[in-house]
Amino acid sequence: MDRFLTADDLAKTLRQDVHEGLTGTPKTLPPKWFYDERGSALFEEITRLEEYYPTRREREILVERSADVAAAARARTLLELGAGSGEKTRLLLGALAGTLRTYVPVDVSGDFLEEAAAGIAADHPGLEVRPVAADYERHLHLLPGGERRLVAFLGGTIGNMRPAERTGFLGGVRATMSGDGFLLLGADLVKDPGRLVAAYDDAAGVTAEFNRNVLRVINAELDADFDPGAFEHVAVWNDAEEWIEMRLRSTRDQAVRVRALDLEVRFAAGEEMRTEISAKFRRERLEAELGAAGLEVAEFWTDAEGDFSLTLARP
Ligand code: AVJ
Repeated sequence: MDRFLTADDLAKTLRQDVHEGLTGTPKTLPPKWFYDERGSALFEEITRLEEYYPTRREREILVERSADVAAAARARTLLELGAGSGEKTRLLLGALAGTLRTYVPVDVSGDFLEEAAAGIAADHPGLEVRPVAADYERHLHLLPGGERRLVAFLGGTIGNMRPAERTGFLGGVRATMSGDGFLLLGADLVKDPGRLVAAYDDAAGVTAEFNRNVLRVINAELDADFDPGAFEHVAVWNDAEEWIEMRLRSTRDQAVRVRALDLEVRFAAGEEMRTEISAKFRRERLEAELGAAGLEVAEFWTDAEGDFSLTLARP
């Protein structure tokens, strides 16, 4: 496995992120730190919730359109950014079987990747599986390139980026693409705010536990003493920005110590700390942002309800 990101790099980045986020006003924490083992399991649970439609909708589009993706891209290499549970990957790999030689799953968490990669390699004899531990916002230029490469960025994770970050990311993807490359991008769409909020504030409270998990991660990694029970889950639709915001609201005045950073942080009762944005898109916006990055939309698909989108773009 190629590692452009070691456990050391990750630890350093976590320290920087937490220091910056907890000393800023308002306080924030980046969503990438939700996903330790427990957080990843909670996210898997979220994807099975009635209220959380994106995973099901994207799968529906892939079932319907993977053959079209394969016919257009005729990919030799599939590079998957933020390789997830593998189910969507399997759909793509199945459709691409005629042309595909190499599969490159990319994720920040190397251990999880190696396991997933071994499973896929076992099911696809003849396919070269080359997992890479990397941060796709920083290491795009280091990832395997080559002719007829399809870059897949699924799940709607692009929604975690702010507009300026998206510009940088899409431009970076474009810069690594040869003329015959394609990008397959999954993005959640703007819809009734009631449904959006429900998707991020489910009745069973799984998303609330997922949100609070970032505090447990910081406790474990940075020797902090957050009391997750003293923070409430909040999900709000920001209509001006067209994104969902998840926050953690302090239920009381409290001080938290982060020993590894030699930091004491005070929270007022009712103070909210933003832990995630999940932007929702309209077709025109996606086309404009891809266009600004030098990418042209070849296909734009949605599920039957028009909830989620899959865009196939090329230079
Ligand atoms: C994995 C980033 C696509 O934004 O919908 C799910 C994460 N957060 N529930 C999303 C998430 C709360 C998810 N992504």
